[in-house]
Amino acid sequence: MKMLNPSMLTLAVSLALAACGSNNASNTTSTSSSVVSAASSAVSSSSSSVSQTSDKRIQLNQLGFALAGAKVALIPETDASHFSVINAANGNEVARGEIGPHKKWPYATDAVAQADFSQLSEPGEYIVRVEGLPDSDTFVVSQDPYRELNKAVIKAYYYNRAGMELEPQYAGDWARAAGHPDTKAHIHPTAASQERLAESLISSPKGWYDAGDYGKYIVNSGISTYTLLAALEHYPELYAQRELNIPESGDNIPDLLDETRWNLDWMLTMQDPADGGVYHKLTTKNFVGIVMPADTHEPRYVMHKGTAASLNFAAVMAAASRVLQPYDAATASQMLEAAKRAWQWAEQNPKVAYVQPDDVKTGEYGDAEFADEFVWAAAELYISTGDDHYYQAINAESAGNAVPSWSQSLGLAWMSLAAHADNLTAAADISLINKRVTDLADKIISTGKKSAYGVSMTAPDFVWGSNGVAMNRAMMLVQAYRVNGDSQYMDGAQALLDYVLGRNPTEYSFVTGFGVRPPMAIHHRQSEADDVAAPVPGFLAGGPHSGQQDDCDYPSNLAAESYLDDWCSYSTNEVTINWNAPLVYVTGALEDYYLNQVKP
Ligand SMILES: [Ca+2]
Ligand SMILES: [Ca+2]
Repeated sequence: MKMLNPSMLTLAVSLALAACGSNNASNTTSTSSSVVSAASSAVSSSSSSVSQTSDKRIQLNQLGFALAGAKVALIPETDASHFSVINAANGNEVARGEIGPHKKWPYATDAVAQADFSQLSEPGEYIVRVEGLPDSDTFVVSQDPYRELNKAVIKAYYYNRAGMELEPQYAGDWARAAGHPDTKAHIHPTAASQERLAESLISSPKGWYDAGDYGKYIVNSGISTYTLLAALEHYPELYAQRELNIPESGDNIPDLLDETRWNLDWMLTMQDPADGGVYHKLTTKNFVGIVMPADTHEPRYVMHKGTAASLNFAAVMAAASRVLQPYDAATASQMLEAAKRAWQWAEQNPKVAYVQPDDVKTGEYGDAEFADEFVWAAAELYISTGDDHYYQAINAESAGNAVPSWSQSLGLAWMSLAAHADNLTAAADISLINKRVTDLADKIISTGKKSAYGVSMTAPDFVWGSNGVAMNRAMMLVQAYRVNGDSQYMDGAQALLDYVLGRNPTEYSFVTGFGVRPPMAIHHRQSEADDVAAPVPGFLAGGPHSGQQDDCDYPSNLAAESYLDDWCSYSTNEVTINWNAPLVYVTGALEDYYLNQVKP
């Protein structure tokens, strides 16, 4: 294998110094220590003996890096002055760089220095080595290191399908019987109308289970579905050929669209045919126990209609009508009409917040601020219809931008408008649209540059589902790259992906089944109730934050370290469809980017 000239390497040096200190270090990796030692022994067999004076770990993306991409590891405090990159196959040093001053991130215990070996340009398996520290995990450098990850993160939706048996030929070890047909869902008294009396039954089948529970919630499945549709819309060639080994594989429709359709079909049933309003959710009254889908038969209810659900539905159906058009024009047309009716209901009912009924304890997904949903729905309807009155409804001059979440959809509106800039009517202010996208991305980049970890996450981002926040921030960076082609945005997205895949102080790669130390005990009923040791693969765990709402025994109170790989920890170790969705988008975007890069 070709040796890389060490003089070619550059080293990124961390600059700012630490703010506050903490001595709250703990071992967070004990639950998967057998995996660790297996990997370590494989490494040491091909490495020269190095005297070890610290057990602090070199942190990096445990899946590795793209040939054409940025490659950064974090080095804990050490007396050593240099790091080396070692070819794991033959022990040869292929790169070498100086270790700069260490600096502290306020959300983690230990100071780190960034080691940049982006110029490593030979495919292979490597180790980062620093005298006095344990060798890093072995990592891959290849043309497309996230392809299998992207497929698995999409496949996770298949594993969460309601109303379908998962057959062994598709589901492997995680095959299971069907549950929750939802062909006889009860109208909750809050959803009753003249046409649909309380306790009457409607059919509302299919859809994805939202998370570790078996509920189906419009606003959260809406942002998830939209994000997958955006991946399809923005990277059609990548997904045209991507087979996922699902029942619809081989049907000449992209499997990602087939998967997304499973939830779109359910969402359509949640619209009241009498007036176009959309019900908020379909769940049992209480969370069920740790049981498989087929083993729970408690009655499920449709709760009352609301403005957020109706606008979210309008936006998703308008976007879906575009993506579905070439494959199923009749359904695409039906979806656009459904979107218009939901929009009209919201215009007539602009302030109906979801209020959790007294007898219902499942997730609330409550949101009383609808300005962002109006902007998003108007934007999608404008793109799909070309009708200027929807553009006027956006109020583009006064609408700001924000990183998306299930309750905040401004970022989705600008993302869609920018993606369709070439096909909008004269009413659209393209420079304003592009400015909204790049202004938000520039703020995200600036935060990352100031960070010891080189990762754009600050205190407000460490909330329930912080890993989903990281991926939505990365998705916003990708939009700026799509607008102006500046590669710094893709480097920033890569850093955030590195963060969830191991460049973090918990030392976990947060996606089940991927990396050296993935979560093994996610808060996911199927994974907990089945008799398979490994969890369902391809799910992004919620991630660290210091809320600790579940009173589990956390290893640290620092925001980036407060994570527990245990069923107990629903606040850091649950999985949801809306955290996986931006991970799908970002891994596909990075793959497309790297495949189209020519290394200088
Ligand atoms: Ca297919
Ligand atoms: Ca909102």
